[in-house]
Amino acid sequence: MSFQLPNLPYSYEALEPVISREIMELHHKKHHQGYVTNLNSSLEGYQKLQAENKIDGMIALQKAINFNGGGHFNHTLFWENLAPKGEGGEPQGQLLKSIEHYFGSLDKMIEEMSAKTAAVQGSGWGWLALDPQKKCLRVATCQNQDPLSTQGLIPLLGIDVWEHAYYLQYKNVRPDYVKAIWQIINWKTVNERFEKAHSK
Ligand code: MN3
Repeated sequence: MSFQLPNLPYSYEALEPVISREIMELHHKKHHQGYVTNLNSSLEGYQKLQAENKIDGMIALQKAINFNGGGHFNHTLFWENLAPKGEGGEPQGQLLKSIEHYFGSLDKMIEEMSAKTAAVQGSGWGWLALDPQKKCLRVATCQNQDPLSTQGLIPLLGIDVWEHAYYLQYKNVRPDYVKAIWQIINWKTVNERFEKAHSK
């Protein structure tokens, strides 16, 4: 068993001018590939240690598995929830109704998610999430590469606010990147994730 870097559903320059080709290429080929490579080698090491009953070594490897596994998982979701300008559609049906119910309007949801995402301290992610127990929508943030499942939430839409996601283009002005990214959200993917999670 080994994990693979997924192909992007668009070309590296397809998200310009919001995200430059240079950022996309490095982010996918270097950063995401790094998580995949390190996840696979950590899992391989873990299996060897397990075969040798070396529990201390297994425990020591768990941080690397969490970090690189979360990195692979989060980035796979992120590529899919972006689309070239004009191709991502709009929130629809039950998703739109839920956004309006829990946030007041789409604009208010975008405002709240942008503010909380831009305010993540250090590296992390902002998410629009579904709480599977209460079936309600909420905005959540995660540190580093922790996946949302660590908070018991289902991810619908993620924004990567690690500096590698924007620094080459937006420098230190993270709020400008977060504001611009709404032009390239793939709401078709978000609609699908919502339908799937909500009907469970
Ligand atoms: Mn990233």
